[in-house]
Formats: sequence, structure tokens, C-alpha cells
Amino acid sequence: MKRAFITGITGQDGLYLAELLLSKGYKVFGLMRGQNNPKRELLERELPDVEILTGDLTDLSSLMRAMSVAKPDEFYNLGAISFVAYSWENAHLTSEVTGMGVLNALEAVRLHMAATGQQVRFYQASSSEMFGKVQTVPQDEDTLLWPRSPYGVAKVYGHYMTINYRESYGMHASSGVLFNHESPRRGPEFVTRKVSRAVARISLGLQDKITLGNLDAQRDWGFAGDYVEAMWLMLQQDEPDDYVISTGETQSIRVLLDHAFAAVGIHDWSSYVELDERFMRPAEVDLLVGNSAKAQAKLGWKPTVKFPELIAMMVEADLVEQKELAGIK
Ligand code: NDP
Ligand code: GDR
Repeated sequence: MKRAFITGITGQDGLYLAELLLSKGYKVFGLMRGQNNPKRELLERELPDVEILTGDLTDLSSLMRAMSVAKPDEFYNLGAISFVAYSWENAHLTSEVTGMGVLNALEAVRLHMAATGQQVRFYQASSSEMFGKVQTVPQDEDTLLWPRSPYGVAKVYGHYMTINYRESYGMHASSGVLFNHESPRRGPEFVTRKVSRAVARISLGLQDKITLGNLDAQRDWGFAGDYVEAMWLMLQQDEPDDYVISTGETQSIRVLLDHAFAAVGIHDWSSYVELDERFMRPAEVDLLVGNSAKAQAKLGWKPTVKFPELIAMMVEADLVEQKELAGIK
């Protein structure tokens, strides 16, 4: 039985990845932070077979302790402060967790391998936010990195540190440069889920409007379930490498609104949407669209869910959840 250790187990990707690995027969361990994490109950209910270990990416000794219990064949580093907007207000903390946390994770793996002789493969959750002010369209593994937020800068640090550990210590360390991926499990602070939830509530008469920031930004949005498959595939290769994972199609927030409102039969959303400066960012990433040709050729990976289907899936799930919460039959 293969053993996997996941940081960020309580996040969107952690849940999908744990599900995938359990279905493949892995023994899965997940790192959970805090003495009373509110997501523990959800994790225990949805994935009772995951063994929870406590620790924090900013605490190297907690990672080493977790490693000595998990003894993993594969280490997936998904833990991060991942909300870009929050990263300006908490730049230092974001650098500690999203940046230095990667160094701690790599060190925990390196020291564990040196002490036990065990081989551990490492996955780093890098991000299309590293492309920031994009220098080529579409973006691929060779595109120059130009991050536009403290989050993006921290991810660049983690990305290069992963490459450096591969080159310095011969570690099987791979970095997945993943473009935005969404699902009904997406945190409500991100724009797709913010919209799908609000649209569900508006259609049920529970809310009047939704307040947003920049409607012109364009993102390459895929389905999280597809993207965790790519993470696993990277660690099954003989050689470690870096891969862009994306759909190759980009949509604006306006198009997102078109699809989300259409899912509840509303075709003119203008009276339901308000703009608010508070949701504008000090520096914006205007356009992201990825070229995942390398992953498609080498990993045999490809996305299976199209954008309209993804948004309809999210609105549908939010309708069920909101009806349940409001006691609507
Ligand atoms: P989420 O925000 O849903 O999950 C983040 C996870 O990190 C949570 O489990 C959170 O725990 C954990 N975490 C936060 N701080 C710490 C800490 N100090 N120590 C240990 N764990 C911590 O993110 P996603 O699942 O969407 O993304 C997974 C990874 O992929 C992240 O690194 C993200 O930056 C990256 N990424 C995501 C993309 C996307 O579109 N989803 C695209 C590209 C990269 P808690 O629940 O306790 O807060
Ligand atoms: P992003 O995702 O920053 O791309 O990072 P997010 O959904 O937060 O923003 C996408 C775009 O929508 C615009 N936007 C708004 N965003 C939010 N959250 N709320 C709003 O009200 C709003 N109005 C407009 C934003 O300005 C932006 O242009 C996500 C995260 O998962 C990162 O961790 C990951 O690395 C990247 O995707 C790839």
C-alpha cells in the first residue's frame, strides 16, 4: 500500500486529492493546523479514512514529526494562504506560509530521507499567479515570471526552491503550475463561488444583489477534480519536472456572470450586480490563459469539464445547499 502525505488537506484541492488517492488504494495522511480547526468535522465526515496529523507549515519540527508518522512515498504540498486579495493585507504572513512554508516542507522531506534512507516524491502547488503581468500569451513552462501580488511573489519563491532542491539534492520534486480551478468545494471568497452562491440566493429570493470588483479580468478556469489527477500523474513519472495545467480557454468575470445567471434563467444580470472599489486589487492580473501541451503529451492529462458545465455544476450545488439552509423544499 502506497502512503501519501498532504498539506492543505482541508482545502478544495486537498479534499479532491485525498479522495483520488484513497480510490487508488493509498493510505492517506493529512496535515491539519490549529488546536480546534473548524474543518476537522467536515474532513472526518467526508473522508473518514484520512489519518489527520497536526502541524503547521511554519513549524519545521511539526512537519518532521508528521513525516516520522506518515513515512510517505509521496508528499503533496498544497497548504498555503491562497487568497490573492488577502495577501496584500497580510504580506508577511503570506510570505511565511506560502513562501517559507515550501522551504520547511522540502527540508522536512530531505531530512527524513537522509535519516531513514526512504525515497519520497514531492509535489509543489505552484500557480499561474506567478505569470502576473503576462509576457506571452498563452503562458507555458518557459514564460517569464512577473508576479503582481505578495501571494504571487511567495509562490515564485516556492517554485524556484522546489527546482533548487531537485537540482541540489537530486530530489524527485515536481512543480505543477496550475491555472485557476474551481468546484462546489471552492472557498466562498473566490469569485466563481462568490458568484454561484449569490446567484443561487438571488434566484431563491434570499439576497438582492452581488457586489464585485473588476469585471474585465480574464481567467483560465478548469475543474478541480481534473487538476488533482495531474498532480498525481506528475509523481508517477520516472523523472521530476514542471508542468503547466490549464484548459487553454479564458473567460472574463462578465462571461462568468452570464453563465451563472443563465443557469437560473436570468439573462440580463445588470440590475443584480454592483461594483465596489473594495474588491479592486492594488495590482491586477488582467489575463491568464495557459498552454498545457507538455502535460498533455508527457502525462497524458487533459481537462474533461468545460467552463459552462463547471459554472452550472457550482450553481446547482449552491441551490441545493441554500435551500437546505433556508428550509426551502
Ligand atoms: P485552499 O485555500 O482551499 O486551501 C488551503 C489549505 O492550506 C487549507 O487546507 C489551509 O488550512 C491550509 N493552510 C493554510 N495555512 C496553513 C499553515 N500555516 N500550515 C498548514 N496548512 C495551512 O486552497 P486550494 O485547495 O484551492 O489550493 C491548494 C494549493 O494550490 C494552494 O497552495 C494554492 O495556493 C494552490 N493553487 C490553487 C489554485 C486554485 O485555482 N485553486 C491554482 C494554483 C495554485 P485551513 O483549512 O486550516 O485554513
Ligand atoms: P485569483 O482568484 O486571484 O485568480 O486566485 P479569485 O477568484 O480571487 O479572483 C479572480 C479574478 O476575479 C476578480 N474579481 C474578484 N475576485 C474576488 N475574489 N472577489 C470579487 O468580488 C471579485 N471581483 C472581481 C479578481 O480581481 C481576479 O482578477 C486564485 C487562487 O485560487 C490562487 O490561490 C491561485 O493561485 C490562482 O487562482 C491561480
